[in-house]
Amino acid sequence: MKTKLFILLAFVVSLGMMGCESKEEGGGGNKGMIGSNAAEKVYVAPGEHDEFYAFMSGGFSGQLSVYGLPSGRLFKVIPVFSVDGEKGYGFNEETKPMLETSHGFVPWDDSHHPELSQTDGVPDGRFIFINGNNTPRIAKIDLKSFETTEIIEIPNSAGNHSSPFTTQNSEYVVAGTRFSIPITETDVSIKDYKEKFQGSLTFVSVGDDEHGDMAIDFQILVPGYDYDLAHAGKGPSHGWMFFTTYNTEKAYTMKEVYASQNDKDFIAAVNWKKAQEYLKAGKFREMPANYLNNEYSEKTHTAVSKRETSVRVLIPEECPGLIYYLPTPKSPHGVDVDPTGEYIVGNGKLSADLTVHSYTKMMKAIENKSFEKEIDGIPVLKYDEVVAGVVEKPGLGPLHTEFDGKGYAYTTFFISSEVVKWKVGTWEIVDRIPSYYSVGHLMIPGGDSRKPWGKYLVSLNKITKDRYLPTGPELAHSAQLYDISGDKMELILDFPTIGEPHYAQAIKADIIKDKSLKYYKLDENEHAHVTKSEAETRVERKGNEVHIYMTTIRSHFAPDWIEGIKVGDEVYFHVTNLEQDWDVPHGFAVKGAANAELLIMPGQTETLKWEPKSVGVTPIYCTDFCSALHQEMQGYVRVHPANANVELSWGLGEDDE
Ligand code: RUQ
Ligand code: CUA
Repeated sequence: MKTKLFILLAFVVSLGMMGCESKEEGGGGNKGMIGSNAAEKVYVAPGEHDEFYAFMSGGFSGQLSVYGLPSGRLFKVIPVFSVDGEKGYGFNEETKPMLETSHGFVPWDDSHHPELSQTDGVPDGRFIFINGNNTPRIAKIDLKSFETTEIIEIPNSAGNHSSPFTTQNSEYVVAGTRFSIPITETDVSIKDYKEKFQGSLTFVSVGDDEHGDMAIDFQILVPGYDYDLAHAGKGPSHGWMFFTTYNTEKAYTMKEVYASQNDKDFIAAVNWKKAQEYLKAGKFREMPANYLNNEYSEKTHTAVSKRETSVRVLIPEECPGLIYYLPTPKSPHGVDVDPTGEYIVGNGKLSADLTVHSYTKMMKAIENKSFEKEIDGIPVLKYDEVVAGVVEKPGLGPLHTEFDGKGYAYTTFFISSEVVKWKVGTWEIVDRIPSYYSVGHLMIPGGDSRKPWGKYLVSLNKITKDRYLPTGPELAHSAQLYDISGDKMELILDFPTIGEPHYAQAIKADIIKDKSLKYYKLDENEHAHVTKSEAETRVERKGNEVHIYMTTIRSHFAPDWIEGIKVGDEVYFHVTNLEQDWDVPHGFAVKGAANAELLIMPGQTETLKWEPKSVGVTPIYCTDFCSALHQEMQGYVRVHPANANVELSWGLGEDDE
């Protein structure tokens, strides 16, 4: 049995490599069947705007990047889980709390799946969420400011991969453990995996106002499998959330072999409306937990960390009807629900076919109690009773599926490096096109919603090889844009991405662009250390702390010279940008400061901490080319010996000239 599996895996792997190599032979000359009018289709003339915003996960950069489609132009990298020196994120005092966790300050993560908030199953442009895999977290980015405004940690989880997929009205974003771990009893032997390890499925509620506050509503404790991806039901299946599982073998070692033995793993179907009934009826257990919820306020321009100490947990055995397992071949990766909400596609990584379940059949099977068995209180539905159809031999290594809203589905095949288009309902394959190379996710704008804008498809590829000019051993990851408005898919553009792009989302630009914030209102700035005019600028000493209340306006700092700081002082520059105009940030940097610059938006206050180590004069300057006199936007701070007997003094040119 073991050897057979080894041979199968070796075969699959070598097939994959064959696919890759044969395509490389063309070298840079292989353009990959590019259409003759491709340039026209992606051309967005200078000064014109793209039709879609696309949000690409930053993968192991921990960030989220914003592109335009169809041009493939990069607009912004939004710092989320990783510090970003360019914007001072995680370096200035205001955003440091965003990266606090129960493990302390964690300045990095691996972010995979952006997910737009939805209203009635359609992306509404309020927020975009993204998961942190490594130290389980979900972040919320506000699409008015394009800034991360909240991060919530997920307790009882490891490898937060099946996340943060949203329900139809963003009632919830979810988080499933990829790595099961010991939860109720923590200090156990790894060898006791089968008996002692558990999984958890977390439902994080999202406020329906402009803040969209996240809070953990409940968790479900589930068998110790790997929970891989998720997608919500919609329309008739609204109220359900589907999660894929693998490693139903419960292997803890050599997973590449031992976690691939079962013919079928499961898609877990969770009835979250039922969960709400159980919560109301008090059928939950309060479990101690330790996790942080960090929120950034656009009024105080400051993030605050709140520690939470318990979660409400539901146990399937105690809550009949809460969760069912749908048998699905073979280590399914993505689970994708079609726009009608009827079909649930299980992308079985190691399966020869693609399995599609029917929501109607699932409901009937539940009603008829067509159960194969029960696992820890979770009924396993009979495969034949839930399966709607099978796409036969579509390709090798299916990972993810999206929909165009015109009755077609598009599935990526990692090993055979292609996108395959098939008809929902008849399961026939109608088109296929190579991707360069080894595609993971794909994205159609709105392609996981009830109303896809089925015009473009982006494949997000793992390997670039010969597609771009070489840049040493590490090559840019890559996205490819396909026109899917006709019968045949057509490749029209390659463009590089940041980190490893996993999932992505896109939305019609009109829904967001007019709401985009231009600046923060100075008179609404409630930062604890705001300075609202040059007249209020000052420097104050509190023991060895020196607080500098500074302002910026084109083209000077006030004050721009300061004396009386001593070695051993903790210096805080609280810099308020007085500008009230779009696109006029000022930067602020101090020679030798052990953090990064500040990049202060109009109307905002940010704080840079500096601990001077030596006596002398230190320059400060603006880093962002803000006016013709930007190079003049500079100043000096004098540092005296630790034991010097000097008073603070400062100014802005009034005594001179
Ligand atoms: S996963 S391919 Cu997070 Cu499919 Cu990336
Ligand atoms: Cu302010 Cu340059």
